[in-house]
Amino acid sequence: MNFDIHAKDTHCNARAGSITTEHGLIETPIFMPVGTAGSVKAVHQRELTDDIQAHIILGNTYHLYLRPGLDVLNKAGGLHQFNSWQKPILTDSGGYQVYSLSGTRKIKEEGVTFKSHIDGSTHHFSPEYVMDIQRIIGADIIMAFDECTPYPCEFSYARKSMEMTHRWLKRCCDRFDSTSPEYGYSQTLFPIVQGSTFKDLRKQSAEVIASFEREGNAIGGLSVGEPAELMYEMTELVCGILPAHKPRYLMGVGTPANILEAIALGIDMFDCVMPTRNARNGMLFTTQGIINIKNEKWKKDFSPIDEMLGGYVSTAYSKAYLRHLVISGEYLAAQIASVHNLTFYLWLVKQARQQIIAGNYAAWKNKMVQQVMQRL
Ligand code: PRF
Repeated sequence: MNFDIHAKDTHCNARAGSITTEHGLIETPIFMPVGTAGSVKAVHQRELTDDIQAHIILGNTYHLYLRPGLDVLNKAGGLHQFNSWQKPILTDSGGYQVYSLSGTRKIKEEGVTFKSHIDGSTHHFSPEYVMDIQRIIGADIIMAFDECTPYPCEFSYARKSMEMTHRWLKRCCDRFDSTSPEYGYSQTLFPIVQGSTFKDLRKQSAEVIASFEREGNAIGGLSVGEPAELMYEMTELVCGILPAHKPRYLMGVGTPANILEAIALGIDMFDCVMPTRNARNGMLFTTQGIINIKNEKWKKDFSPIDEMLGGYVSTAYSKAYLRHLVISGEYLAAQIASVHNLTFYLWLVKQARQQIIAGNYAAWKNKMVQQVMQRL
């Protein structure tokens, strides 16, 4: 993996760059559509490349391990072969899903024992095993096994958890560095900063994570219910410590405003279920603001979903038609809304990139946050 920075904004810490992987180039800042179980919900791979222009998608170790399972993925030749996606893939480690999805779980120094949300069966993830699983899934970028603390969180718990995440990181690195890729192309491991919303813990964690000198770094434990200002404060602090010449990934973020603000703080990579999950509930992000398509207001609005965005679904279909599909419970509603929202998210980060290169990011960002977050 290679990271090149092409431009830096002079009024904030935003940067435009590119990550080179053996599955292709990722221009940053980038948003990664979430393809939890090897599919971005309701979206075709061809739509991802041609309409949405995604550079990279995200998969989840937890889900893929439970279903289809490692034997199937290995026999397929890895996730790229299995789901016919030839661009880069990043897999999250399960360090978040184990806590948010599985019912009962026991966290110990050795690892986490949890019950499957599918059939209740018992499983164990250790840092070493999570590396082995991600080798088999075959993602280009794999994530360290961490514990994402909830918000709010007691200082003593946050500190103990962070220290364990650091010890787990050492075990992740040892395993990763002593094993080889399964399918011929290289993989890289990103560690994750934790420390809840405590400045001293965040500082400590960022220093420890940076000292591992991996090719990129991630920030976890944010966007878990804390006020946005606190998330920005922690992100700014951590970005000041993580090396500037390596990509920074803010996990599970966020709204269009969150993304634009975090880009200004020096974040390069994002993922979030929001564009796809909210699409399935009829919430649309557009260049003009946020739409609840179920609203009566759109019943006879035959204008395109988003004329400014370009892109096939956003211009071909009207608000009234999409509203009809959503109200009727048609499958096509989820498809159109998901493709549209992802097209918007990828458009947003592309615009951000162009504004950084033009040297106008900070001013553009302030205007854009107002515009895209207003309720229509
Ligand atoms: N850790 C991991 N994945 C994550 C998070 C985390 O803290 C978050 C927090 N927003 C999202 N996804 N491994």
